[in-house]
Amino acid sequence: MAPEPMTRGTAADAGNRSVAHATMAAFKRHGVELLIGQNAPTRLFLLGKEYGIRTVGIRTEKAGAIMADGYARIAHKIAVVTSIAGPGAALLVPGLGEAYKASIPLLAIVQDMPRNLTDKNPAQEFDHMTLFQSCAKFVRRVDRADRVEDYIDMAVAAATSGRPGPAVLMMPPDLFEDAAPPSEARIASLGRYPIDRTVADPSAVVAAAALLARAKRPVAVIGGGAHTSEAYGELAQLSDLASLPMGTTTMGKGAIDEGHPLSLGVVGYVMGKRAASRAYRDMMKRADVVLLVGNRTNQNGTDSWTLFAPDAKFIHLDVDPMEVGRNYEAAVRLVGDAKLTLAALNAALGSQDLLARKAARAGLEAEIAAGRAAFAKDSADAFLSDKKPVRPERVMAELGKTLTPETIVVADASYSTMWAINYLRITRAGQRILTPRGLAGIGWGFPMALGAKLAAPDRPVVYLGGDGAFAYNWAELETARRMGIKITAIVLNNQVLGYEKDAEDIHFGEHAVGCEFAAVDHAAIARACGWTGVRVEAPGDLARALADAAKAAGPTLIDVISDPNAAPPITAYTGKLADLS
Ligand SMILES: Cc1ncc(C[n+]2csc(CCOP(=O)(O)OP(=O)(O)O)c2C)c(N)n1
Ligand SMILES: [Mg+2]
Repeated sequence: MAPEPMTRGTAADAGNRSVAHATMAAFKRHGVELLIGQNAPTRLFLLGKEYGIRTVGIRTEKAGAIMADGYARIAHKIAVVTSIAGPGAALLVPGLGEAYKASIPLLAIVQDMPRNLTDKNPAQEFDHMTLFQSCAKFVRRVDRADRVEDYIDMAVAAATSGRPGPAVLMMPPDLFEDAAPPSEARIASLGRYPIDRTVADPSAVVAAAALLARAKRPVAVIGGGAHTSEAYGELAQLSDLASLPMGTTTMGKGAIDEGHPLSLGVVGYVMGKRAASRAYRDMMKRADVVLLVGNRTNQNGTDSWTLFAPDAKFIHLDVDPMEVGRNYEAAVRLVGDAKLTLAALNAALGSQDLLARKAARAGLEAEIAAGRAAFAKDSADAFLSDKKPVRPERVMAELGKTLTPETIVVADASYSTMWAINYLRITRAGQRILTPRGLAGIGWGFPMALGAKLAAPDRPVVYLGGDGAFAYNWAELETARRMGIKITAIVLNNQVLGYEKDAEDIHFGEHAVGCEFAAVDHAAIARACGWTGVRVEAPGDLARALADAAKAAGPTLIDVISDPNAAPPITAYTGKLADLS
């Protein structure tokens, strides 16, 4: 990607400028396009126009942080989210927590106590330093005008370097009124990530190439780090060079073209009945060498660490050395950027004898094709189902027909993630289906979708979420309308906390009353906020509703009355729920 144009700020910087001016100039220099918040610190929001930084007024700070995350995932740049002290700061934590665990960079500016009131019990004072320790890479209070640029540069570099993540600066409001020191005319622009790409130890790269070339049944599982690094071309080349079947984790979905004959789709905990990758569980278990790329080997991505054989050998590539070998001792540790290191690995494979790998290719492709055919047969009933209430698989089938590689789908936590990763097919590496898998909090998806649309105003964005999830952030319907953020939202309205209900039924033989909701008309809520709201009860009406939403000038919410007993293909639930028997 082209570097940010270098800019030394605006005309205002030449004259008497305040710390607020210096702050905005520094944001601009780092390529920041969005200031998301509820007008605090006010001085910054008032300067938005002057610095060409769009100000996005949100209804809750929680949604603001998640919007900044969604923006960063698509734009590959940081946004700035802001809050007041105390309650506003506390509401940033859910969004920062997701971004921290999912390795997504953003910068939070928290308006702190005025310097002369600190520790006097001023209104809304709170221990922000402790509050943010768990969910940010870098947390500092800035209280000197002559250090503002230092701290902004440190915070942005912390966010966008190494394993990206959030950075937080606490800044007192009176600081913004101080005169800024003369501009140091800095030109570094660090807001596009990842900065400072590094390549793994060359001797480890050679060892990895040799191990892959000698492997009898190697597989690769690609995680979200491949998106951070945009290692798409290098992954495709590796798969072809080494005849290497590649699956992805949920966060890695989109890193590989799922039409490629060696693609296994999403592997992990969702490989049960009707799963797109059901047939490949055996291939995972048989693998003698496993290549992990940008993959933190977490519980879901490894089906509680049962996916691979105990004697498999692992080549583990990650930018964070602490992830390499965390759960599977690495035979080869590759610490570095995925794109650069895979390019080096591909080059190193040039010196290896790959005849055995080439010979294996036809058999592998046939096995994968047979798995796809079995899946098509197993899932046909659900995909074509005319049942009422609507089967989510039918919703995916109809939505799938409307997708282009440009469409961004944001699937909320809970079953929506699993419907989307299983049943929406990636047709171009780099296509994005975003899911909040850092913390897997329900409700994160809707603001994430709004942030994604702010990053890509010309691309269609579709939100998919459960009724339980959607209620967490539906206040932002008004934000979308006011800010002209045109997306399509699909709510799977099954009147239950579906995943929760099923988990309770399996583990306790019954579920608590809190799993079931009173009926809610989400289309009416959307209309009340200026959206087009459509209720769909019959599967045959889905196609028209989706087409109308795509054509509409403004945002549309489609409230799909869906089956409360439909369960996605979680391996552990297969055979234990009526729907997966
Ligand atoms: C913030 C948060 N609270 C609780 C949970 C636990 N949880 C996981 S799935 C789920 C049910 C979600 O229901 P809904 O959004 O309606 O989706 P459905 O499963 O019905 O499709 C719950 C409560 C969570 N993941 N995140
Ligand atoms: Mg639900």
